[in-house]
Amino acid sequence: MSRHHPRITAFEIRSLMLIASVTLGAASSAYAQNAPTTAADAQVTAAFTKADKNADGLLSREEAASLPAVAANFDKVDADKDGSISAAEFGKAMKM
Ligand SMILES: [Ca+2]
Ligand SMILES: [Ca+2]
Repeated sequence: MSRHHPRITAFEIRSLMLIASVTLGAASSAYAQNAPTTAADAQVTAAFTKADKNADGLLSREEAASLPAVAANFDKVDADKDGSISAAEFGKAMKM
């Protein structure tokens, strides 16, 4: 068995772990401040915004055509049956 000392001492490892935890902690609190929604929510919002061509906050049947999964289930996604899909209806459908 080799008995030479490892190049990184236990003290150095502790220092690195401390630095890593401080860095990760700072990163996660910055993330929480800048992004209250989850990444999945952001993707849903981005998809909705992209499909909402006239930016009125609602997806018409024509606009939903760019999202085949939504277009195929338009009547199901349009929970209140007003003929358009709101962001809330869209978000709910994406979580099903
Ligand atoms: Ca629209
Ligand atoms: Ca609706």
